[in-house]
Amino acid sequence: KQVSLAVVGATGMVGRTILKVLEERKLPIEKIYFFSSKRSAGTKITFNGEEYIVEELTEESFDRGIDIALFSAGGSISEKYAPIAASKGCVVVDNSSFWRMDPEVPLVVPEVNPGEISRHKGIIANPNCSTIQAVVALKPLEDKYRIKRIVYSTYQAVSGAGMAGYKDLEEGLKGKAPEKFPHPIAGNCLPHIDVFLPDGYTKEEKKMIDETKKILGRDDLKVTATTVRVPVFNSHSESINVEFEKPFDLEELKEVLKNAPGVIVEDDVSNNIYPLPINASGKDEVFVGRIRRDDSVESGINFWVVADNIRKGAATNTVQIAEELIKMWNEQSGE
Ligand code: A2P
Ligand code: 11C
Repeated sequence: KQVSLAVVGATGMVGRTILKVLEERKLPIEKIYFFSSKRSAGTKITFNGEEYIVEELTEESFDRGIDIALFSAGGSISEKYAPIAASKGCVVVDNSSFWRMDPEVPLVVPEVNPGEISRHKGIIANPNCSTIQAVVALKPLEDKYRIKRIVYSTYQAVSGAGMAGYKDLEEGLKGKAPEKFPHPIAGNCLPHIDVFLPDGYTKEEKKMIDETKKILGRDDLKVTATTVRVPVFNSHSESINVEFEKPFDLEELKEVLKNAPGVIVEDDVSNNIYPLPINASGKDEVFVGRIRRDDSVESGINFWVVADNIRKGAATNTVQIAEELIKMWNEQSGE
């Protein structure tokens, strides 16, 4: 099937990368439309060698038989416009956090829970970038050793905060005061991503905790997190401590990770080889290293997980969901 596709937030950090990924992965696109706010409407975008004009998003934008809309324009836009698009028969793949925890909305990472896609009612949610890379690495371990508890500590790049976050580091390195972040990010670490909640956690930490349980289908899982913004332009790093129900052999566990879909193991400390954000940037895989036993518990490991937060953490995962959706439609129609 050739699809008619829309990108909402096409001028943003994630939106622009979605265009690149759509071109690279050669989706069967018949027609494509690009939307932004009034500010960028009129901007020219080149896609597959052709020039397109970005349109302002309005309530009428989806009145033209669009099959799939990839949304990446923030929570309030998704809150308002995703149901409008869905009511017109369009399937929304939403990058914002707004619909993720709605029980009616599948929250999908194609390597982990692709089967969830089929129960969509017009909206499919793309998880938070820091959750996506974690669950890609955790899923094969969950299947083999069953997870008891997870402790996340993250080192997140400024690109996660969009164009404005990126600019704060770029300009901050030249001595300019920050505009997006509450403190300078150049030469600093901010234990503060998204807003603070009444219990003292940040919303980013809460997202990681709740989304991990939903994606792994484990309400009972014990998960905790500390999320930190670091002066890195792109790609999130995470130190993950996991405790398992079952015992494991470390070499076998490394093999399980090496064979997992979407995972590349980079773990040769004798040669200083471990995942690095500058190497992960521009790639679609999740890089895993520093895999070692945690001797403080019966059965547990510490490891280091790095991925391009704009690609696998957002754009690539969104496009992969669209691919799965098209595959499902083709199977249903016997094509
Ligand atoms: P615009 O370029 O018009 O501001 P980022 O987080 O990287 O800055 O990207 C945000 C994306 O969401 C941009 O494409 C931005 O468009 C888009 N956006 C922001 N507000 C709206 C809105 N009210 N309607 C549609 N798109 C919006
Ligand atoms: C960050 N993880 O790095 C955030 C960005 O819920 O989609 C993504 C926010 C989200 O700042």
